[in-house]
Amino acid sequence: MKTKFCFTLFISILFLNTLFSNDLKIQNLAFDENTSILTFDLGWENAWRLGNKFRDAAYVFAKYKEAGGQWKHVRLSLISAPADMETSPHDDMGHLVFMRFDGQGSVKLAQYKFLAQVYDQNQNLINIGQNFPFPDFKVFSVEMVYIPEGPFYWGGYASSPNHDFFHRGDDQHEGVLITSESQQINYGSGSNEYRRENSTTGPTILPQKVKGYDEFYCMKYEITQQQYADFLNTLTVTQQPGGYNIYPLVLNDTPQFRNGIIDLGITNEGRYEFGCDLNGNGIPGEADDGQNIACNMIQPHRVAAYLDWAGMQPIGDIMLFKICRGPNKPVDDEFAWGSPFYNEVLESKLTDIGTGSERQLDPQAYPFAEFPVRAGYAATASSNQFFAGATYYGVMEMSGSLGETISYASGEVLPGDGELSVEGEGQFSAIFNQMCNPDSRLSDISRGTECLVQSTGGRGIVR
Ligand SMILES: [Ca+2]
Ligand SMILES: [Ca+2]
Ligand SMILES: [Ca+2]
Repeated sequence: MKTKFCFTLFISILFLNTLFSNDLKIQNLAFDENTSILTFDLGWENAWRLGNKFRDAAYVFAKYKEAGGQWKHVRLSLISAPADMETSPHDDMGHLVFMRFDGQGSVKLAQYKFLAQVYDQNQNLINIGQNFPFPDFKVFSVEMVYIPEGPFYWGGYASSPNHDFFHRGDDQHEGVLITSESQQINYGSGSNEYRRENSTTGPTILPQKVKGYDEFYCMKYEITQQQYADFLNTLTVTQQPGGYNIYPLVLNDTPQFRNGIIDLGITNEGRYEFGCDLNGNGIPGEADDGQNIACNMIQPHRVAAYLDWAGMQPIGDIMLFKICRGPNKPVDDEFAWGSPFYNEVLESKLTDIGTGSERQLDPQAYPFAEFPVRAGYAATASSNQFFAGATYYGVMEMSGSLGETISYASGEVLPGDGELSVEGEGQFSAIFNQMCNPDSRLSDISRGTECLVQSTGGRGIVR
């Protein structure tokens, strides 16, 4: 059997200190043309599982490219996974991988095998191996947090400055109890109805709108600068932002607002190559080049494009509350950690700037950074939910770092299909920035009016 080895790809790179960093690794990528089997090793740090309700996961997906062609989404079917890991397919767009047993710590690098296929013109799955000679592959993985099936409260009170929020019809300090995915919620003053503070009328919340009652997975961190550069590197030259500025997202020739994504020039394949160069010396991928800092300067439509490309979808405005507070009752003016309190994080109080161990010198409870920080910067071995700035289920930086992109679509939202428009746009609309600054609490519907472009970014879900 002939085995063709392709390049090895490291998704998260170069850490001075591997402790408490979000250093998910993919290594030893190989492809067998005869069997069309894609093989790689996957592992990450700071994984957890506690029973069937609390766990993190890695969402794995792949792209392939024929010689001289464009990158396209691979349809994956599982062949084998390590015995101590469980997997769950996301249709054939990708797979979720998580610990089989209770525990906390590192998921050691171990081997996975997937059958790599693609749809032909008749919508039949065919093997990439026998049909496309000499394909290249890239495997991507994104850390996720499991949000289990269950009831939760939608809405709650927000005092300032926008003073606009959704709440239970008969009490502005309560939320509407969500008890099924297909719940219809009418506008009104009843205890099972909803109201919007700054409005006397509102649309019926339709049964087909995604509520988030059923289980789903939310990205553990905001999209990082390395993840966004990896995404840009699979686009066509028409879809890319290359050729204008050295640091294309900030439209400048030096890094700005902690964004260090650099245009490295056009390759012999005719597309631009991007990397991370926060220290601004023109050499990408160094230890302090900000690979794991949240990617700002991406407006909602760019976050939407990333999510579509990855087979994900945006966070819905109702499920947002479940991601943050879990089954708990609403708290007036709460942040994502379930409390109205916060402590401002100062850039001058960060250490190991731009590296995989960037963190606060003096950790505080309820840390709110009003600028992009390293994904998971506040979590340590001893930090609880409040010192880590985490939500009930362990999602990081929902409040703080960048704003979140939230979908207010009124109907059903389907997952991304991995393909973008010719211009590079995604399939999602009605997305707004929210929670961009300490004035914008969980329940506040700012809808991006107060978001500065340097605070735009976001994340998505898999369901
Ligand atoms: Ca550099
Ligand atoms: Ca955030
Ligand atoms: Ca699409």
